[in-house]
Amino acid sequence: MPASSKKTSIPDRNPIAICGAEIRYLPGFLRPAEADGLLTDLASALPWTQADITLFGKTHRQPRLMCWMGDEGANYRYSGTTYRPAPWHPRVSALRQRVVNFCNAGFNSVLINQYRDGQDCMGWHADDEQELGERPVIASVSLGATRDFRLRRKDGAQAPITVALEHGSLLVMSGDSQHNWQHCLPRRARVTQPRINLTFRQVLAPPVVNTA
Ligand SMILES: O=C(O)CCC(=O)C(=O)O
Ligand SMILES: [Mn+2]
Repeated sequence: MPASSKKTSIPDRNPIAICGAEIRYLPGFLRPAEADGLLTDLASALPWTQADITLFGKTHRQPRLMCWMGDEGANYRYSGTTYRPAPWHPRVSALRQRVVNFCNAGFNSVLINQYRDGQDCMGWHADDEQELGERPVIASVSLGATRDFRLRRKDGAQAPITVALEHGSLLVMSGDSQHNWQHCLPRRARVTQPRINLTFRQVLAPPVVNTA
């Protein structure tokens, strides 16, 4: 098996030993019944949209559904569009509190993605937008189908790794994770069931520009 497709098992509650990142993976962060209920409720209750993305001058539909949710003013800019947050859904708000308590970090917003089946995916990127600050804490809760999450160092100094993100799990990326690493959720033809992922973030207020 090539090193790049090897599965990595991350010790529960311990940082994963990859250089230049702080990543923790907790399977079973939510009890199965809780995770089942959240998946069903969020799939039907949230205002899902399928956003456009412009790549090399061509506009495509993103291969997933999304919902940006958060405190008023926590706007999110992506591919030339500014998304204003939907108000907190009570179940997402309760989940945020649990994630805040666990991470000991504040989150004023969450990007929620729905992958309808294994054809839906997300390409390589880092969550390194300026409005997330220098060393953001990103807390990612997964519901539904287990999907492979790939990580690669931006400078290629370490072989990419794959973590299978399970129903009810929490993955926390902090420190220099976004600075040194990229991640993606590749297409997986064998996956036929939906998955919802919530990445809690703290959007910083835009800097005040003094024009005087
Ligand atoms: O679906 C996932 O696990 C990854 C989502 C992600 O990277 C993002 O929302 O920025
Ligand atoms: Mn991301």
